Amino acid sequence: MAYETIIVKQEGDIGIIKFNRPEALNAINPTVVAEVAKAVDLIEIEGKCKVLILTGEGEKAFVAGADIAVMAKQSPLEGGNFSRAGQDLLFRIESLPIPVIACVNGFALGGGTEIAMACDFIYASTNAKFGQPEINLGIIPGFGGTQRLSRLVGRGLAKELCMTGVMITAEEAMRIGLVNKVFPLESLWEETMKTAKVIASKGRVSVRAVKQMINRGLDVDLRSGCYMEADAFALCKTSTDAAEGMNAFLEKRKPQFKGELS
Ligand code: CO8
Repeated sequence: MAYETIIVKQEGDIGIIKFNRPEALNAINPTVVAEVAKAVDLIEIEGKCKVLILTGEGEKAFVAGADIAVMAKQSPLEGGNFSRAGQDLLFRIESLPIPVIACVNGFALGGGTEIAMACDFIYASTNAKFGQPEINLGIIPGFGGTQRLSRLVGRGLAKELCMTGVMITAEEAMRIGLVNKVFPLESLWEETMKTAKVIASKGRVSVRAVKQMINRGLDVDLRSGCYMEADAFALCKTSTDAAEGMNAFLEKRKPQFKGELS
């Protein structure tokens, strides 16, 4: 499948989607949203990837936000539709049955921070910058930023970031819990791949259950979340991986997970 604004690749069982508009710091327009949605659909349907990594082409930007030149020309209705299409895409990424890692290699502003927050976790390079600068344009975040940022870093910090529009460094983003790890740009990709491969070596069914339980659990009370967890635990026991994992431990060997239901 040929894409105009993204590069889609597969290395082993790791899928890679690269935002590829370096001339505009990988800013997102409606074509980018549609192409990423298509790529994500294909990755799920084909079922060949165990982990997906999102990153940006070039050494300067992950995604510098929604395309301001496009937004400037949009009517309120078109703006609302663009916002909703972006939100739908991010819900789609959140509900993918495989983990998605944001490999943030530079500016992740506005829609860029929003995309990264919809991934399961974020690794960033030391030169990366995060922020919700929409306030400087007379608008607000529109791809879920006001909602996910407050859930991730708390309401005070989320309000400060969205109301001031300031950019924060990767180190600061890690301090407030937005980013998991920070690496020099030269080693970011290798470190991200290393973690992706560790996760890909685990059982597909249990990795999926972890993702779903943590994502869904955050939307419900603790008791309901734990109830769901017990059901997901039972589902994992129907996977051949559960028997393999425990037998391998008892037999003092490395497990060979197949991701199959028995
Ligand atoms: N949109 C369009 N073009 C962009 C964007 C963008 N978001 N960001 C950068 N570019 C373009 C620049 O215009 C420039 O193009 P050209 O070379 O043709 O002049 C090129 O990329 C390089 O950028 P700069 O020369 O500005 O590079 P600097 O290193 O000087 O600055 C910055 C880098 C700080 C990242 C700067 O480019 C910047 O501030 N960019 C805008 C960041 C921003 O405000 N992002 C938020 C956008 S709003 C948003 O994301 C809302 C999401 C929800 C939308 C809801 C639907 C309506």
